[in-house]
Amino acid sequence: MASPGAGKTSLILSALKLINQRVLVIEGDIASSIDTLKIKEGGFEALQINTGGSCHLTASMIKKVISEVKDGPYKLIFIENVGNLVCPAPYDLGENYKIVISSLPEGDDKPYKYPKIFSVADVIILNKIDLINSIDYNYEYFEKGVRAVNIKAPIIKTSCKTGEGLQGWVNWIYHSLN
Ligand SMILES: Nc1nc2c(ncn2[C@@H]2O[C@H](COP(=O)(O)OP(=O)(O)OP(=O)(O)O)[C@@H](O)[C@H]2O)c(=O)[nH]1
Ligand SMILES: [Mg+2]
Repeated sequence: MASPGAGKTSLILSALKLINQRVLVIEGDIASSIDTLKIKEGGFEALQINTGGSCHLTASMIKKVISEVKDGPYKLIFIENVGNLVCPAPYDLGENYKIVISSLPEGDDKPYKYPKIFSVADVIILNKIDLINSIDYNYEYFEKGVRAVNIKAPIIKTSCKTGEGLQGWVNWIYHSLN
């Protein structure tokens, strides 16, 4: 879960390239199959859900696409929710873990403005860390906002552009699988 453009698809693709497992990606968007095509162009498996206007996925949408999968099982399924920090937060999709991505260009105040989504995260990825010297961003302020609502989720800094932190992100995935 994340804002539009925070790097959800990029982080999933980065992980897929480092994970030596059979993985399915379920892409949720209001419209288009752009993200599913990106995953497939990378040589990986993906299914698209178009909500047609709804700002979040639901468990019944996931159930429906899962029931159409014929050649599983998969070791891991990623679900990319519709991009926003509000609607997806309270919904249980049947997932084992909730991953919340924040990215530097969104600003360091997001945990204060959208506390619910940060409170439900099992892990928080701070993406686009390569931009740290290009914008005003106070990491300590961001972390303080996260810790006000979530004391235990690890915060992993990543860049899909430079590769920084991606192994740490994948290590978290492996750790969570076992
Ligand atoms: N500089 C920089 N750009 C990034 C990084 N990660 C992703 N991007 C760029 O950010 C833009 C959005 O990335 P996506 O992965 O499509 O983001 P998303 O969250 O899946 O976007 P939606 O599905 O549209 O909500 C693309 O132009 C990416 O190349 C990063 O770590 N650093
Ligand atoms: Mg995407």
